Amino acid sequence: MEVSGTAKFGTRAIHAGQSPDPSTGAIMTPIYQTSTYVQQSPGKIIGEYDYSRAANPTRAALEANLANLEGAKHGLCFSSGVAATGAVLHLLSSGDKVLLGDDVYGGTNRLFNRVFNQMGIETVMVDMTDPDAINAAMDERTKLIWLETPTNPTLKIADIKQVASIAKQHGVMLAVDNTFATPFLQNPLSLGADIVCHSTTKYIGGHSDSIGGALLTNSDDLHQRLKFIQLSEGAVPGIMECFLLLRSTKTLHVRMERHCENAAKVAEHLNNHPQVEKVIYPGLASHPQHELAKKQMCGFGGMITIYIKGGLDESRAMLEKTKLFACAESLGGVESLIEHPAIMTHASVPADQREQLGISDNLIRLSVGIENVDDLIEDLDRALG
Ligand code: P1T
Repeated sequence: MEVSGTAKFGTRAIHAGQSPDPSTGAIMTPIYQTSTYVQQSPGKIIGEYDYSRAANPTRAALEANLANLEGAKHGLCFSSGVAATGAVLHLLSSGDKVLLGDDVYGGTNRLFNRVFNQMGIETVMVDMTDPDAINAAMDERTKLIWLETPTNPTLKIADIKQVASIAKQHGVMLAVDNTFATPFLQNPLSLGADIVCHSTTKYIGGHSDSIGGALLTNSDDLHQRLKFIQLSEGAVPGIMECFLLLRSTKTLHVRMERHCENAAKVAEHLNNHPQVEKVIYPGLASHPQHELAKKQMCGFGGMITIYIKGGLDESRAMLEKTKLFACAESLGGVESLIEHPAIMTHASVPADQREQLGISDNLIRLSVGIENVDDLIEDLDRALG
């Protein structure tokens, strides 16, 4: 369906990229569970499709939907968030250098520093909240800046506009992993980024039932090059996954509003809790980049990071005691999760880097779901008590 340029997020979330099926009128995009498409004669295809690794109608609807939500011209979907990240790295050549945000998902750190480094791509970790550090790390070999904001797990906020302007000055590409914020809260392309990446496994999927990734861009050239990589490497999502995601994006705005509302209340509560040393949440006035978050995002998200009083034993006790907050990796689902980054999601980050970033034994990450917030607070209080 053509959604008008003035349609608001909730309308676009439900309608963009989707129209009733021309053969039946089915209002929902069908699961085109097919690998191939019959041709009238060799090379003479019937519609737009010849093979589902190259393109598939269910995936095309999802790619158009996500592109619309990020305000992008083009969208491409991948089998996971790291597959999407890897596709961007495949734009580079041996000898190129990347500036990577110092605080990123552990799997992203591993991909840059332990897979692509073996192919001659050098990664320098930089605090993306510090423009001087970015400028200082830049040289003529630098081709890409990759950052997350808010970061995983310490929720630092980088000024996308500022980093984009540094990137432009140096003729360097800027890719922003927008997984934590989602397109509902922040649109990095409108702030000057060249590529947006999502792990659709998280808020976009929203129900902890699929793994996926996406790349969005306004550049025809980048889109063509990334599409070629998608086709050639074949890390495409399954069709059922695409259907599930199309179902999920229809409620993204509603879910995100509740995630933000619940997280704000939980953060406020924990901020006054005697067993909690420190709460990091971009919505708290005590967050170092609170003002920037207010300007750059239209909500503060559902992720909270806390330092509890004590060490590993106390953290372990808390993670074992929560009942509603399930101890599990991942985030962004309707159900609340709790995890220990040093042991779980960021275990692959070298210990010295973890220490430098403050990913210590008493740091705990919460993905606040959309359950009743009083029940969530009670659950945390019980576990902390
Ligand atoms: O798991 P996958 O879909 O491949 O996405 C990787 C990824 C990319 N970017 C960010 C910001 C992420 O948080 C992730 C995955 N993160 C977790 C599994 C986690 O618990 O933090």
